[in-house]
Amino acid sequence: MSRDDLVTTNEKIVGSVTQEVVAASPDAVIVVVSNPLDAMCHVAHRVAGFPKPRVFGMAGILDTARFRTFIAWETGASVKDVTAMVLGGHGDQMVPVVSATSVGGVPLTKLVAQARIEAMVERTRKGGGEIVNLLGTSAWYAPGAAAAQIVDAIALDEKRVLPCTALLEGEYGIDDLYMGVPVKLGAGGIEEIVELDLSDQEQAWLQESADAVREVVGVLAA
Ligand code: 2OP
Repeated sequence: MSRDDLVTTNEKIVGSVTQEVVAASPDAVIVVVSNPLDAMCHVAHRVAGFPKPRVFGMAGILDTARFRTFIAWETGASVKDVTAMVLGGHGDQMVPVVSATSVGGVPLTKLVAQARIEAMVERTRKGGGEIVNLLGTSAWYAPGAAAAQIVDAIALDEKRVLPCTALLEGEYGIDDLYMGVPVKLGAGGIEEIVELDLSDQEQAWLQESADAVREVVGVLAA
């Protein structure tokens, strides 16, 4: 399917599912796991009419898991000791934040050559497509595991800081757009949007990612 066909088809599906969720569970926290992810968050938020802390999307945990895995393979470290954060839209312009990435507390830039880091960033950005090519279908295990982390954080009021697709209203210099950013998750959903200090390059990439998300959002019928 073309991206625009996917937007139009999934807008209808996400809209009707959201209506049913709201009718059955008016106090729910809605976690969107449908592509194109950022645009579908806009659909769910508009249709639900819920406040923004109770409508957001799962993408950043999945993208970050891929980035952490590549770093663990590259450095021979346990993935458990790789700290990383992938921000931005869930597309090819997503932003693995190298400045916030470390292995056992040591900055990634001290451990791995720039060219290898760039290759891992690129592979992370294209990770969804790589899996589709291998499986012939979308990933399912990692998205499920990522969504389960979000559900735990809400159900157990864990106050975890995880990358999720949240409605930005000025944070990171971006307004009225769903994008992946670190958020604190507790019983009410998103309790805080965490603002990292990004490098100039990362901030520029985030803007490029925002432009790409806005283009897809512009295809929505409503
Ligand atoms: C993924 O990144 C397809 O968005 C899905 O695996």
